[in-house]
Amino acid sequence: MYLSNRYSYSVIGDVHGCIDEFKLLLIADGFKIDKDGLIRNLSNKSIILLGDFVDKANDKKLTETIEFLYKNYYYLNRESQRLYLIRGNHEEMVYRYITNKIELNSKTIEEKRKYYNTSYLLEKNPTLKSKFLDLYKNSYIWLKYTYGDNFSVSMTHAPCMETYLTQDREIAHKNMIKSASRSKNRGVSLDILLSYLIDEAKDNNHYHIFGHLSQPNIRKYKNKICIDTSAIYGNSLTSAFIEKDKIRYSSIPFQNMQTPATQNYNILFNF
Ligand SMILES: [Mn+2]
Repeated sequence: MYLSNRYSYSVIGDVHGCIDEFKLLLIADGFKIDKDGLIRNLSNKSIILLGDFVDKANDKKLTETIEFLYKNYYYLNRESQRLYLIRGNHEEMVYRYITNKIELNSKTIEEKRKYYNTSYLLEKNPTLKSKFLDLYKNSYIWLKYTYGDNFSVSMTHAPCMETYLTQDREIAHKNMIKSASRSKNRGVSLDILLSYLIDEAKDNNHYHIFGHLSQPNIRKYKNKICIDTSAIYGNSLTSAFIEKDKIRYSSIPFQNMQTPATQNYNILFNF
C-alpha cells in the first residue's frame, strides 16, 4: 500500500508487548497520550507498527498492548488512516493457531508453547481474541512512502529479497512476513543466511526499513535498515521518523516493567 507524503510517519519496530516503552516512544516522537489512553497531538503525524506486537511478553502486558492498539486503531482512523499495522510472523502464527489452521501434533504444540504464548491468552479471552483478529485482518504486508524521485522508504516486517519487496504474490507476502529462520539455522551468521541483503544494498535514498531480526542497535548498510532493537530482550524500542526526505531515530530503553526474554544476538551487517 502506498502512503501519502502529506503526512510524516513514526515507524516503530517489534513491540512484543513492550507497551510501556511503546507509549514512551510515541511521546518521544511528539504524540501525547490522554487519561483514557487515546493518542493525541497528531497534527500531520501518523504511526506505523512494523509487526510482531504480540508474544514473548507476559499476559498482562500483551493484553494492554492489544487493548491500546485496538482502541487507538478506531480512534485515530475515524476520518483518515493514521495508524497502520504491518503484519509480522508472530501475528501470522498466532492467527493460525487461534483459528485452528495449524494441525496440532507434538511439534506444533511445543512450538505454540515456546514461541506463541499470545495464542493461549486469546483462547481464554474471546473479547480480546476478536480485537486481535480485527487488527490482524486490517494489517498490511508492506507499505511504501515516496517523496520526489530520489527518496522512498519501503517497509516490511522481515527483510526480503528485492524481487519480493512490495509485490502482491503469495510467495512475496510470505517472504515479507518472515525471513530464513535463525532457530533452524543455528550457528549460521546472519550475513551469510541473508547474504542477498548485502548483495542488493545500494548507496541511494530508496530505503528498506524492516524489523524481525532483534539486534543490539539500529543496523544499517547502505539503504537497508533494521530497527528491531530488542525491546523485549531488555534492550530498547526504536522508531524511525520519516518526514519529507529525512529519517531520524528515537529509542526508549527497556523499562523493567516485566521480565525480559532471553536470546543471543546474531548481528546483522557485522563487518
Ligand atoms: Mn518477527
